[in-house]
Amino acid sequence: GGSKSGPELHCQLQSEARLGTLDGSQQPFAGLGWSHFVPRRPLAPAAMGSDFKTCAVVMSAGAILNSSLGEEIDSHDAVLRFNAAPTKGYERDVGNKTTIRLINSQIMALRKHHFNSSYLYRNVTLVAWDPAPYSLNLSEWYENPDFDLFTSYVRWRQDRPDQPFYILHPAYLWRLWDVIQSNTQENIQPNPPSSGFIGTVLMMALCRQVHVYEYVPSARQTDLCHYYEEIHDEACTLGAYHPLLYEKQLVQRMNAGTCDDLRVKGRVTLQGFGSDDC
Ligand code: NCC
Repeated sequence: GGSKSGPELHCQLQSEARLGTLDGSQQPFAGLGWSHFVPRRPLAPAAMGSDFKTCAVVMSAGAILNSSLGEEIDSHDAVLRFNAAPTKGYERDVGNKTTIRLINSQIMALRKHHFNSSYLYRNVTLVAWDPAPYSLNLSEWYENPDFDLFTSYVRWRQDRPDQPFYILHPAYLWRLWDVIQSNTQENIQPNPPSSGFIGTVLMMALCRQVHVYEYVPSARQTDLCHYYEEIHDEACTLGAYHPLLYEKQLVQRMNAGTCDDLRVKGRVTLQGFGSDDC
């Protein structure tokens, strides 16, 4: 049903969707020696050398243009950005600090993204995901990912062993999907949540407080898909492949910020996990 309160939802997410990354303990990754290959420290603030009190999640939506939110975004302890979303040239509206970049497997597999040479993927913690089948057969997934992220991952880890770079465990994505479906009346599409939802919940696991920008649209809502390219498509904001509308409804239900922050800044405020009494 769709009637859980914000705090109830928050607790459900915390208990049912534990953050997990590939750690090399399961096949086929165990047999490939991945336990020595993935970062030694788990994906947590300590791996990035600090404690995150406040975090910002910056959606790539066109509506963030002309927001002048850059300075506010950069004032957070950690900032998460998505895929190929740039900061150069857009500092006034989106800031320039990037702590974590969450990327889907297309970024690592498609030439047009220049994963190996672009500045976007350097000097940050990288977190990648790929939509494995719901059945969660990791060997099948390894043989046949949606986009081949494994080849790039192995090469990158060899070339840059000191850069924290994680692949999300597919079970994490599907537990998030389960929480969305269990709080939605309709049957949602059987595709993983968007990077936006994954990144938001990921930051709830790492931070005491999370500000999410232009996910639930502000008064600047527009059909401009991304702030960094001239593509107009309402589906970017409302959803097609991803259950975007339903994700956004859940996040809005957990919002602890004011209506004004939402309307003017497109800003949702979420408490991190562990700071509440579930
Ligand atoms: O567009 P994308 O997402 O990179 O955006 C990141 C997250 O921001 C939120 N968003 C974006 C635009 C918008 N108008 N409103 C929003 O709320 C969404 O939550 C979104 O997840 C993805 O989720 O990984 C996605 O990636 C792109 C694309 O693969 C990458 O940008 C790389 O080019 C997908 N587009 C296509 O495959 C054509 C998109 O569907 C989802």
